[in-house]
Amino acid sequence: MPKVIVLNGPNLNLLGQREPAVYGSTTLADVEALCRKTGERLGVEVECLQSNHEGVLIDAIHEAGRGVKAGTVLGVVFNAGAYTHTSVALHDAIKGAEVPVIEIHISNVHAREAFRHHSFISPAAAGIVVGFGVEGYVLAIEGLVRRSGK
Ligand code: CA2
Repeated sequence: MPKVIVLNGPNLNLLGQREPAVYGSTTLADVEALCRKTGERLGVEVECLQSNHEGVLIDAIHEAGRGVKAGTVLGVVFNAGAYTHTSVALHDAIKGAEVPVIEIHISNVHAREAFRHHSFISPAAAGIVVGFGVEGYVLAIEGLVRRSGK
């Protein structure tokens, strides 16, 4: 079964515990269960990883790239958290690994502070889902599967 990697970056382990007005009350465990359920519906295996460390996220993208080359991985659904707005290294990792990435943000970053308006991930992404709450993960997985033609 083809695999989709759902990658969450810094502080997303706090989902549902703080700032419910911005991010809702769904926990990361709930989001990951929703993603796995979506995978079952679409006939793909969903593997989830969250890390607060940039290097761990870079390693996961490289690993996904190897999976894409081997034909076992369709791509990555990636919420890079605040690294979205700071990380040239993650941009380079996505480009270097040649992995299809769907960038996702729970909140509408463009309706928030100016420092959230720029993304280093977007120019390297195959698609972007922004502002649909945690349902955005479902849309991103669907988009990734559809673009793969599987
Ligand atoms: O809207 C999104 O999904 C973000 O990627 C979330 C990041 C933020 O830095 C981006 O600008 C937009 C923050 C993730 C931290 O999530 C928290 C959840 C609950 C409490 C505190 C932080």
